[in-house]
Amino acid sequence: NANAQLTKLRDQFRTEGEIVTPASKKLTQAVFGEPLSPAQAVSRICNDVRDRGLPAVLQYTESFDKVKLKPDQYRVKPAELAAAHAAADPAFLEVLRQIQYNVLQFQSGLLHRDAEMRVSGKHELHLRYRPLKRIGVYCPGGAAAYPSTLLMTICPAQAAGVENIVVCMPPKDTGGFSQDMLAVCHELKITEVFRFGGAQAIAAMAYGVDGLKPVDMIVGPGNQFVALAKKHVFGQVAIDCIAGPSEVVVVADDSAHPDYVALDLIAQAEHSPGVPVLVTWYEPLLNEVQVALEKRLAKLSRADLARDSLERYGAFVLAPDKQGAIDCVNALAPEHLHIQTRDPDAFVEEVESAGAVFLGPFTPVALGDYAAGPSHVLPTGGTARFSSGLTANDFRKRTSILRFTRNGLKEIADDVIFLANKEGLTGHAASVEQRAHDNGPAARPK
Ligand code: HSO
Ligand code: ZN
Repeated sequence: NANAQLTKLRDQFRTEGEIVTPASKKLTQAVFGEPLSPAQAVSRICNDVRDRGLPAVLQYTESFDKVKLKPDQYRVKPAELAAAHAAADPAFLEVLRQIQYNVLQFQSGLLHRDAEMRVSGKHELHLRYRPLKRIGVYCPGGAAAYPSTLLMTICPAQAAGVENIVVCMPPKDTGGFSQDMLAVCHELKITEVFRFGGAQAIAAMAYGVDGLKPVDMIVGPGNQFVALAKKHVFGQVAIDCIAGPSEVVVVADDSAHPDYVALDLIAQAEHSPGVPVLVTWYEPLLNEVQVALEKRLAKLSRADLARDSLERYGAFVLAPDKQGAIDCVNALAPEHLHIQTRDPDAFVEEVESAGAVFLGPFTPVALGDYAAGPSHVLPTGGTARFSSGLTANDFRKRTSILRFTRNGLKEIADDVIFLANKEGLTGHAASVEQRAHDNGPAARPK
């Protein structure tokens, strides 16, 4: 029963932050002198960074990341960014540029246009969009320091016209990843890069610290501490979403190639953790995919991680029929939905909630993860029921702009006066009434 299993995982993810787990105890006992839940720890870290600023960030960096940053080290120097870029593989930079182009094309094309309405010349209404001034991008460190994360967050923001973009990454230097990440930042013309990670990085961006001005919005994936910190600072700043483990639901019928289905499940499972779910109403496929999985896993570099995800979070669902599969997908509201059926267009028509849908055998999810144009920052954990993937529009705010003529005001005045009086707000009523009955000049009497 995939539904129950997924619900369990999702609930576990949501509630885990609130309880003292062995892992959180180990982490917090030494730093705070008592065992705390991740949520309690995050709230202390955020408040401390808000109150004490940079010294608090540096202190938590030392405690959690085991790195003692000197005052001239926490911000990556322009020369370091340039050097990483100069040393980068030209083929890597070429790929970055191509993907950047794809993402910018799509993200610029989907920007909402300003709206304007005039009601018989007496009353104008506009809706105007302006980009946020300054945003922060969080990127995880370690093995999950992905260049694609930078592309899929920064390019939509740049398409929206955001001028000021800050990037925070944990200070650990794991293999070649960091240099590659710095090269991407330089390629995307990002000049403010900080070696801050975890909750302290989120708080530093939200509240600002010495040398880092506060941002208006924070986006990007991260571990549980990062997710909880984004939740904590929401309201002070905007956030993209609270990201949970990445998921795919592959829906397949008797026309699907079992090898392809297995490949797509593995591509999801190698995220650690990733949630790979197969839904079909063609029973033989279950066994065929299982066989294909074994064959493929044998050749995979991250086979251990993929096996772990498949065993712990994976699910094979046999739906009674196509309608049963549709119902299952809608109940799950998956982050990624890959439809490998005879008629994907007909199937997707019935889908109510999904972060991104991939149609047909030649559209693996990895195309969306890396290059197609939509951001791979997508709603997880069933939140596709009410939210959507990151787009350039999320980096803009709306302002409504109104203007009435004297006649327009007269026409609407009675309704406003009636309702204002009903609310006991006679000052509101008077501000309309006076003007409605005043036929003299509108400007200041000379
Ligand atoms: N599937 C992940 C994104 C990603 N995949 C990054 C590879 N690199 C969440 O949508
Ligand atoms: Zn992925």
